Amino acid sequence: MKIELIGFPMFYGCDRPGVEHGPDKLRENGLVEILKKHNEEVEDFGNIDVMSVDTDRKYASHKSMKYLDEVVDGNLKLAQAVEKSLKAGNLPFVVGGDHSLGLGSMAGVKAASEEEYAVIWIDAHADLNVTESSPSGNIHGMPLGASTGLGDEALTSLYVKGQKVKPENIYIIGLRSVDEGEEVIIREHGINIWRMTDIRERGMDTVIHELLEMLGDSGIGKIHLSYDIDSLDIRLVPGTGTPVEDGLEFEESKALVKAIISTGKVGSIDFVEFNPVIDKDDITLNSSLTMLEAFSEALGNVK
Ligand code: B3U
Ligand code: MN
Ligand code: MN
Repeated sequence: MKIELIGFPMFYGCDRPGVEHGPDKLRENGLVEILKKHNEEVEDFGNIDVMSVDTDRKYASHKSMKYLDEVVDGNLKLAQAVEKSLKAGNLPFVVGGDHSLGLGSMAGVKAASEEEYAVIWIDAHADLNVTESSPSGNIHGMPLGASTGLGDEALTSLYVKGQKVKPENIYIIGLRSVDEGEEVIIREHGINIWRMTDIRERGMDTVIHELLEMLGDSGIGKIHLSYDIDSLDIRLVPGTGTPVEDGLEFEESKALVKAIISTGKVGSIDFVEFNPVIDKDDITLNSSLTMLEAFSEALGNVK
C-alpha cells in the first residue's frame, strides 16, 4: 500500500503559533526518507492550503471557539484529500499541525467508505470537549467529541453530516489531563480508555493485550490511528503546546504503535502537535523522528 504524506500546517486549533511549521521541519529532517526506508511506495502530497488570518480575528467567527472558520476551512480541504487518498487505495499519513486535524481526517475516512472503523487516539488529553466544556476554546481539544456527534454543528457536520465514529469504537490511551466535562462524556458514552495510571499499574504489555482483544471482539476491520506527541513524557517533548508530566516512554510508545499497526487494520494515520519554534535543543524533533521511524518500520512489516 502506498503511503501518502499530507502536511497540515495549522496552529489555529491550539492558538499557539509554531506548530504550523511541524510538517516542513520534519521533511527537512528526513521524514520522507524515514518512510521510504521501510516502505516501497511513498508519495508526498505536500501541504494543505491553510488560510491566513490575523490573531486579533480569533473570535471573529464564534464567541468562544477560536478561529472556527479557519479550522473548518482547512479541515474541509483535508477531508477531501484524505477521502481521495483512501479511494485511490493509499494510506493517508497526515502530519500536523495541531490535533484539530482529526476533524478532517475522520471526516475523510467516513466519506471514503461505509465500513465502520475504530479510532485509536494516543494522547495525554481526551480531546472530547464541546464548546461549553472547553476551558480554552481551542478546537484541538474537541475533534474526538465532534467525531461522535457531540458539540457545535459547524464541527459535527464538517464534510459529512453526523457521527463519524461510534463512541464504543473509540480507544484512548495515555490519558492524564482530562477536563470535568470530558470525564462525563467518557462515562456516559462508554468510550474505552487507558489512563497513564492503568499503564503504570498493569504495564504496557497488558494494556496492548487488552486493546487488541477488545478490537478483535468488536469485529471492526479498520482503524484510524491518531498519535499526539504529547502522549510522550514531558521531558521528551518540550516542543509541544501542552506537555504533561508522567507520560509514555519511547519503548512503551513504540511497542504500542507497532502492535496496533501490526494488526494490518490501520488505514489512516495522524501525527500531531510538534512545535519546532518552542522546541529545546531539538529534543522534540528527535523524539518525533524516533517515533516516525517506529511507524515506518511497523508499516513496512505489514504484509
Ligand atoms: N483539555 C484542554 C487542554 C488540551 C487539549 N488538547 C491539548 N490540550 N493539547 C483543552 O483546552 O481542551
Ligand atoms: Mn490531542
Ligand atoms: Mn494532547
